[in-house]
Amino acid sequence: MVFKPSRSRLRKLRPALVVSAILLTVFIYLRPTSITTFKAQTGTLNQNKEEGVTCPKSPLMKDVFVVIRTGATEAQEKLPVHFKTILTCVPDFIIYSDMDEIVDGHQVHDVLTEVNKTIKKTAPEFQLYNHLLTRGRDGLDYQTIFGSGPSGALDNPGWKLDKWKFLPMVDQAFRERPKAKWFVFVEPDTYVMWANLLEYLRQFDPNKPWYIGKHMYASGVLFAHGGSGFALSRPAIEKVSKHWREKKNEIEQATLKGWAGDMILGKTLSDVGVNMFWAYPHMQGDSLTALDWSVEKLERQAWCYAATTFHHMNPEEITTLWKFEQTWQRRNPTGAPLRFRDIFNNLVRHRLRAERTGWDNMSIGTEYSDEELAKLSQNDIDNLSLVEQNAHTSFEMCQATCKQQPRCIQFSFVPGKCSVSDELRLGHAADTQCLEYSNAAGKCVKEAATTGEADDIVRSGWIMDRIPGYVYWLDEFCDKVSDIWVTK
Ligand SMILES: *[C@@H]1O[C@H](CO)[C@@H](O)[C@H](O)[C@H]1NC(C)=O
Ligand SMILES: *[C@@H]1O[C@H](CO)[C@@H](O)[C@H](O)[C@H]1NC(C)=O
Ligand SMILES: CC(=O)N[C@H]1CO[C@H](CO)[C@@H](O)[C@@H]1O
Repeated sequence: MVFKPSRSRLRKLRPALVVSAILLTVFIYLRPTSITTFKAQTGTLNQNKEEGVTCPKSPLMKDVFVVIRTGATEAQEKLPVHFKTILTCVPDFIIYSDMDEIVDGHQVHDVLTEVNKTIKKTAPEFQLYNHLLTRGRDGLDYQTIFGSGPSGALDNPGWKLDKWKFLPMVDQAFRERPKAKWFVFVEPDTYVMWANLLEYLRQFDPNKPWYIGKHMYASGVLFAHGGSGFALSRPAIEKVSKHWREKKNEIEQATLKGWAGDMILGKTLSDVGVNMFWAYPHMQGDSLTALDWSVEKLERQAWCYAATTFHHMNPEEITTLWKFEQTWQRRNPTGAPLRFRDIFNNLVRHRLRAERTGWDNMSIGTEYSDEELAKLSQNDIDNLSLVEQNAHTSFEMCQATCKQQPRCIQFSFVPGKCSVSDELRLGHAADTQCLEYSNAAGKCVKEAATTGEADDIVRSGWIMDRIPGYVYWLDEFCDKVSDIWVTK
């Protein structure tokens, strides 16, 4: 069987960044082996005192300084899960934000104190900052906190202010730990596979300038995407920090005009001769639930490589992946790095069903509905099979439509609408369809109206007898992959 994305006759839906709650709670309990289980010394408070956590034993462990960049409008919602999961194994980290505060016993630092005072008074994005300085979060309205629109990001004042944090963050992190070998920068919706990330960094010489991340282009600048996480070696951070101190005014003027801080940082690094290293697919722009498991970029089939970060991860997904990683590490004390295929086979695959009620599978291929059919000419409609013409009328018809298409692997159905897809995604639990997802809020902010009838609930399904072929097809790519790490 060949699984390659096909052209669809009906509208191609834009991949929505829809991720809401995922209710994945069943974990196989595995008896912990004799692997070292130790308590991490994270920040000022260790909430997991009584629980044993299995942490990686890497020689680099203490040489990596992890920096989380957040903002006052999201810190309380998004940080706590990290203190209970990933950060219990990270010995050295700091949190930078746009306001000083303590979240769950951990100090969060305002990183914008040194920005030019005139700019702070005049640039509109600092209105939020000045509000936070004088009144904290009091009196901030919903719009200010979450922004609007499906992505919730671009007109979110918190996001606009964010671009100012990057260079001060890099500079302050360096001054904070001038002896660290590596500096890793992430956001609260970044999931760091800590054991893998340490192993990945071990592949590089820390005495050379490195800027390692997930590539992104904007306005002709290549830079490492902030949400996917990126790493700087000490020689790299030293250069950029020195440059920032010398050219602060110039870079601030450029920041006024620029739109994203990760881009401005990328430009500054390139100005000091540090080019980005393309770490795809180790560093991921997608979440566990939205990732297309057959994604291939730069001729690298993600499936065959080890994962180090995921992005757009909400607290539920973070907890799920953390528990899974813990189980995996206890089961594999030698520390075999988790590849994407391992995550699929051991975490995702057994969650796939022929029918899953209350599950939005994020099928983003072809959509069948009266609305879509109305856009077609009679000729096009006649050319659809009878099953396709009725795909939106029942779960069974939707399923049959998917089965009729040789490469279709999943579908989802709400009365009146059927979506089918050649790409396999896990998706997430959903009572109703999410109409508006806010990245800033990290959750669905507008759900489809429901009468409470079972009928309104999203039902998804996978074509189960095609999954083995799908896995086989992907495994074959790995025959050509000699190393699970991209280092060249
Ligand atoms: C601060 O920014 C203002 C306005 O952009 C600029 O005129 C001034 O030179 C800057 N001051 C410093 C010390 O860089
Ligand atoms: C009708 O369908 C056939 C096969 O499914 C395809 O080859 C043909 O191009 C289609 N015609 C139109 C007008 O879409
Ligand atoms: C039937 C249904 O709800 N399908 C959904 C599957 O997921 C995509 C992306 O989230 C939605 O756009 C579809 O509507």
